[in-house]
Amino acid sequence: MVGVAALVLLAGLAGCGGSFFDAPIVASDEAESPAEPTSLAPPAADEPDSVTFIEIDVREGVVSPEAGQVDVPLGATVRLAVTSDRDDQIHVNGYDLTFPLVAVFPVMHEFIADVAGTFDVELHIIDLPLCVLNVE
Ligand SMILES: [Cu+2]
Repeated sequence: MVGVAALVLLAGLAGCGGSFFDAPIVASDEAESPAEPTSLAPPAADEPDSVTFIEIDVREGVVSPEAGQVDVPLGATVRLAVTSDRDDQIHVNGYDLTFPLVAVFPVMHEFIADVAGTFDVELHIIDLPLCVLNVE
């Protein structure tokens, strides 16, 4: 735990398990593709692999989806979108990043997950864990 400016005393972040991953929706009804050997083409976009999108909503002190672990490939871009019903401050431990959070307005922040490890993301004012980044 590399907690920095935390008045927040790590109020036990056990009980992980939520999945924050917004997997890209892939149409599964491709009845038209005749199985031709065109698989040599490179993947069109590596976006889904290089960006980890985390969307969190906080209302009356409740985080949804429930605070859990998010696996992030080392070097990926983390796109953190948070909406809250109160002003607060987002803190990404380990990366020592803090972002203001203004009530009602969704905030989106991006950073590169270039440090491996497990890091808590939390709200400072109400001392609330948002999720745990597992960068590897
Ligand atoms: Cu903190």
